[in-house]
Amino acid sequence: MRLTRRTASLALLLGGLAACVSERPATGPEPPPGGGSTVAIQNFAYVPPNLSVASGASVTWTNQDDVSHTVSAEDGTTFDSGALAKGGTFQFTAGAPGTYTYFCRIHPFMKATLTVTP
Ligand SMILES: [Cu+2]
Repeated sequence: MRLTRRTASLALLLGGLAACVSERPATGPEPPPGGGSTVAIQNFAYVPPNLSVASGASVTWTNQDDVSHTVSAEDGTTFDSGALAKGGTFQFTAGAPGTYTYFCRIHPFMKATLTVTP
């Protein structure tokens, strides 16, 4: 009688092969020289969506999306960046106090406000 012997193989499970999708944290726009506030355009949104600055302060928008956006005051006159390609920036110096709603002419659902305080 012949005995065959099988060696059990041990399967080693390396647990937790969590595929860490390490997305780089979104880097905010560089602060403009001379100070001022910045607004990022990320994922079809203005960040922050509501910004308040004092009259005379500068605001710089930076488009971080792959598609073009605009920064266009709803009143049609206060500011309008025109199309900003990826990496494009637009600077505006706040003037008359008030709340200015602005939007993207290319994606009109993108809206935000800039409040200018005296
Ligand atoms: Cu847009």
